[in-house]
Amino acid sequence: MMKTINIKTRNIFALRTTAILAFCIFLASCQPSSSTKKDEHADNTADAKTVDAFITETSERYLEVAREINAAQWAYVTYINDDTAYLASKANERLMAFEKEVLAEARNYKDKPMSAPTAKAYANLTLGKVLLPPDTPAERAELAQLGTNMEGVYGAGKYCTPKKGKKNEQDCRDLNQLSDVLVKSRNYDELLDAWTGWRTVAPSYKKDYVRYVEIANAGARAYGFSDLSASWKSGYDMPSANFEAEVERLWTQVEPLYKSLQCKVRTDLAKHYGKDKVPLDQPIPAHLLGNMWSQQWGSIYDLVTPYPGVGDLDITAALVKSKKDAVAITKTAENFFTSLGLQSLPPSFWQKSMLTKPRDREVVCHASAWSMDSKDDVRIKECIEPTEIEFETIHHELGHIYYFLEYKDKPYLFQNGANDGFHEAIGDTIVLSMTPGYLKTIGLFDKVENNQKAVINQQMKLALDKVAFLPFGKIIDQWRWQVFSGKIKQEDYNKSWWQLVEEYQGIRSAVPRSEDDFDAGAKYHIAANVPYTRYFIAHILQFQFHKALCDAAGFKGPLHECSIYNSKEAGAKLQTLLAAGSSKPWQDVLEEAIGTREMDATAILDYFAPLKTWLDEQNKGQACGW
Ligand code: X8Z
Ligand code: ZN
Repeated sequence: MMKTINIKTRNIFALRTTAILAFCIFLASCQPSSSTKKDEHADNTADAKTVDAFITETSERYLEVAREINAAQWAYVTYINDDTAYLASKANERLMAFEKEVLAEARNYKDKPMSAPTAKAYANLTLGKVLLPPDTPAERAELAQLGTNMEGVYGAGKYCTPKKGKKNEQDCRDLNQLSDVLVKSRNYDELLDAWTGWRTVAPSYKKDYVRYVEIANAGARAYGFSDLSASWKSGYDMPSANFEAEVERLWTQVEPLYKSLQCKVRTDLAKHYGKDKVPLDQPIPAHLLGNMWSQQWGSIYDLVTPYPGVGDLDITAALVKSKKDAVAITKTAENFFTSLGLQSLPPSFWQKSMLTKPRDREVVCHASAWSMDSKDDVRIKECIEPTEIEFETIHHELGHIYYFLEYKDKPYLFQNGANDGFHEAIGDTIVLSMTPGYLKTIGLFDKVENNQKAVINQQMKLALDKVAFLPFGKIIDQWRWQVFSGKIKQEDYNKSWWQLVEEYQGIRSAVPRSEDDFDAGAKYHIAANVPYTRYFIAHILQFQFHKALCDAAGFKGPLHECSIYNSKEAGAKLQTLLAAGSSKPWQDVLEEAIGTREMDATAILDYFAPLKTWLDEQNKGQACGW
């Protein structure tokens, strides 16, 4: 399927973003670079209709179109086969034809005076689009098919090896099984086999991806953007260049914390695997970090525990012991949201969600949240297992669901996150409140320890996910922006990917890679064309949100001890933020919610201050860096 223009992204995680009215109406720099001469795409209906009428009508038309694309897309990713692929492609084609028509009409209103809400809706309609429709039906059909195909190949991807002792038979493992090896195995070669094994899938769609980029760029250019990345970057209520500078600024703030963590983890991995395998002055081998993409490292906590045996809260073991199935795990997550005063999930959520991996068909297991009808038909698709990772992921997904539910009464063009990072940050913010005290309250543990050593252990555990993620969250689009702009050519895809991984993450592949590999494509969001900077931003914002909600809850101690569980005051604040949707520039929403107009890493740095002190003490005498 292709990642549709708005819709798919919007459902899955909310995609379009916006541009500040004042900026974008009056500043040429923030406009797409299209000419101001009479537009060949424009039609003549502008005189007959006011811009307000156009926006109202468009919002209403989208509801219908969204319903159709969501149904087709949902059917496809929960049952991958030729027929659903065909239907998903066709629905995407229709969506693109619709958007072409609407965007052409929108051009008639570009320079008309607008009220602030109308201008914001107009910005939401025209900026920050994940995909823009190319001009010809043939290109749109091809783009839709390429997108559908890549997601399907990724979803059904398997690594097959000859079965031991059986000549003509094969053992095939899917992404979940291979990821499981990365999580559990501590055998260097076994890990490397799973890691390289998953990377045998992506090369089969590299050619498709190259073509996809070409046509998607043609679509973006038809609307005045230099390439698709310019469209993506136009959706943050500020000029694109400022947004890029913001990302750099935030990275500079957190880089020292990341480097301290990388250094300590490398030392500990060298103790386990040997300095020959993990040299102390080199990037870390990518397959040793407990995750297929080395993006979150929580699974190797056992190898890097600061104080073994102290305050050990093994959530996976507790979930298994409690015999909670996927529904019970989801209800535990729902219970957190209702404890804040938010509503229970509608009955249809429980009837229609896909919470476990079906045994009899191919699906895309990568978790996602959907608003099918822009009202109450909200659903999750996730292959839940009783593990800590899935437990956190279900909270992440419910964050999306509660966003959908809180803004469902807004016009369609305001039904989105204030920016896409907001949408990604909500569920994660809740996870920050899953303190030992909270886990005890809900009965997952009988007793929890609270002393300085236990705090450092907990901080390390969380940092392995939240801090380790930061450079990864940045580089995916660092790579993709340059692919879309043409700065990175297809013959350099893999080389440039590994340069970024090495430079920012301090990680390398343990085995040589070549341009026959397509290692960026081993990540879902590349195959599915989902922008990724949203997660980088979300990892900064969630700590800002956590701090503000803890303040609202009246919490006074250190942030890492705060849980907003049961706080109706925190819930009310959260609800206000969610209900605003994308009706205002994100800076306004942020200011109303937390009293500042800036994304800022101070909150995450403050949160991890105890760990940073400890890490720097531990790293003394080590030559950190790579
Ligand atoms: O894709 C996701 C969510 C769905 S929006 C499961 N995440 C990113 C990833 O898995 O790479 C959440 C964290 C980052
Ligand atoms: Zn998400």
